Amino acid sequence: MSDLKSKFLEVYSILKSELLNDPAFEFTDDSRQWVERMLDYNVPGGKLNRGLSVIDSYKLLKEGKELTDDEVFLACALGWCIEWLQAFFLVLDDIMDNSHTRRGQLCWYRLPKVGMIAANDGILLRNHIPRILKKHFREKPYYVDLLDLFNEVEFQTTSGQMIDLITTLVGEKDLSKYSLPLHRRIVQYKTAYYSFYLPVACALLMAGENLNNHVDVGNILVEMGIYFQVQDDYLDCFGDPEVIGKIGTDIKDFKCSWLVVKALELVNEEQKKLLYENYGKQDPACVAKVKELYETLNLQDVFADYESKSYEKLIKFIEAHSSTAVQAVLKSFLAKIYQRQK
Ligand code: GPP
Ligand code: MG
Ligand code: MG
Ligand code: MG
Repeated sequence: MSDLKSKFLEVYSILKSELLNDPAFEFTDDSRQWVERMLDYNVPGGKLNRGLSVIDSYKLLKEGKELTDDEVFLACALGWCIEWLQAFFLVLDDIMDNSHTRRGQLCWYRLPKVGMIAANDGILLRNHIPRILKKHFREKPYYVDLLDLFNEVEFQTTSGQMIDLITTLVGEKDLSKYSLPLHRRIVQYKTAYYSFYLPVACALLMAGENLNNHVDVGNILVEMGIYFQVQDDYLDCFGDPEVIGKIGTDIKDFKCSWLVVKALELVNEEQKKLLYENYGKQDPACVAKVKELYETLNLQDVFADYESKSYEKLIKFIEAHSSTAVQAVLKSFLAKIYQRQK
């Protein structure tokens, strides 16, 4: 394991122990054990890309200057706030999407002893973030901006999740409303802000920057986030569940996925009828028919083409940016996700 990652995991243990000894709540042994198990199950088990990106970005913004122990700790703590936010979203998203597995294990709400307690656990995870921020950033000049940033991004994500969900309402299942602009709107809000803009914005605030002066960086990161969610949609159907750690649900959930939008652009009349009849049905035979159609339409190749074109477009955007430090931040981000398998 890299030094940075082991340092990052060390900070997780510290933050967890602070939360488990939070004087604002009188813990009993049972409640402390519950929260500890819930955190260990849901917070640290992912790729940690979002969290680690805060420190990576902060280092690059400091242009090679050695970071103090305090700076490393704070950047790690902010990274963990994003991982906590992600855990909060995922615990609830898995309930909403009726998913089975996540990060190679059963979804939290699927555990017999958990069930709908998971809804409250999600809210608790969300409430841990301002507690971590208050403990470690209260005296910083950028504290208010940090709180505002997390609030704004949570609002954007929840709004994106709302449109992701209301397009699938029973009784209103209508494939004719699915289009690339609708897909873009959904994924921009539900994924791009929290996954891409937030880590870099945290690093910029720590470096003393005013976010209003970095709208252009935000725009590039949002484009990257849209590309990332297209990959997620692709992997939902064509990824290996053993590798991505989750079993896809988009076809049976009638999601406005990039794949179905592309399929709608490419189908003939007969294929369109098949898609309309089988998309959004629980029956595995219907799901299999949709997957077969995706293969007939060569969506794997269509995606590979989208992926290389997006990469080139993003590199062009990045190289047009005036600061080489910012270019380095954005390029390191892109390198982490290009052609990802998980
Ligand atoms: C990804 O959608 C988006 C989120 C996880 C944001 C959820 C937001 C909430 C306010 C709960 P997805 O369903 O495609 O993700 P996955 O494929 O990982 O389930
Ligand atoms: Mg979802
Ligand atoms: Mg989901
Ligand atoms: Mg998905």
